[in-house]
Amino acid sequence: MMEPILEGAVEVHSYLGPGDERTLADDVLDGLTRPLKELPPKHLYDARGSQLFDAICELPEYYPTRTERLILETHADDIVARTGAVELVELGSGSATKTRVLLDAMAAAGTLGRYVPVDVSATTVHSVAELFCDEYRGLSVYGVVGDFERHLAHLPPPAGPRLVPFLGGTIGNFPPGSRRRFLRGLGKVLGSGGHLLLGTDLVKDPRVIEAAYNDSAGVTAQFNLNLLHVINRELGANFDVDAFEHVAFFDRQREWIEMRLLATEPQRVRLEALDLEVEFAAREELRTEISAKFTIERLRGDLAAAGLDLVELYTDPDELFAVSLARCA
Ligand code: AVJ
Repeated sequence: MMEPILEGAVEVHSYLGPGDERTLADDVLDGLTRPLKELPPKHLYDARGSQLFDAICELPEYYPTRTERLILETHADDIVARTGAVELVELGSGSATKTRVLLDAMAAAGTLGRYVPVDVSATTVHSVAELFCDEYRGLSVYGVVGDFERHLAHLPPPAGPRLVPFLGGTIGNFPPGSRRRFLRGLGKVLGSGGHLLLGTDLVKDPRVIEAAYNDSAGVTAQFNLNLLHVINRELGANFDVDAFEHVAFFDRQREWIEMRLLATEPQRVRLEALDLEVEFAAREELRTEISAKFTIERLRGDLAAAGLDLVELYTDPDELFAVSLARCA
């Protein structure tokens, strides 16, 4: 394994190796050569995609981000008191504002000991590590550069009761089977006495959900279409981005949002890096994301199937979003 980089109380370990860069090519080859074309949502987040996502979070129609933040602000002290958390493990460390709410509550309770950011971007890990090290006196930071879907085994043993937030509703991106598998993996890193803090969007009036993914400013459409720019740039492809339209709808049976890109006319796309040509028929769609919405029963069921007990569920007055606390059964 790579040498730890020591910066005072900050320690960063990297677990990414050669071959970790190949996922876009693999996913595109896999996803575009199937009868129902599909790509995993993680490739939406290049630099521009991340900016567009930040803009989505500020949109009037997009309620999840501000609702979750409100829930956390309201209940952070209770969460810290109930869990006795001394250590915060952050999976995908993009969300510094939400993290701060929890770290502040831990600091106020006098229990803040260690912060463990996990992210695929070494730059992100180093910058949040330094930021929080400066901001919180006496905090020690153990950074992990790696993919939280593959490198959780490399987390250090808990330094005390551990809190593992997985916020934003990102768990909704996993289809049901892998969702439970992922949750089971999270259960293993909690250790005895640790808690998972899970953010999930809730099932509600489909019009409210659909509006959040079809905003009037068209930012979500830009975010979705940006995926084709990513593929054009990274894989030398020639998608005619203007010949695709953003589609998002709530699947009432499966209780999830689907985002798709619809080809408005037939086209043949060449992907230089894969030496591949892909045909799109007129009106053919490419699925780019599912985002599951939960009922309390489904949440409890998924947690139970992963060996976790729901201990507390915090929500907002309109029951738009939930933040739940779970521990190993
Ligand atoms: C980051 C996965 C929680 O599903 O609401 C926002 C991503 N996609 N608008 C979500 C997203 C379209 C977001 N998650």
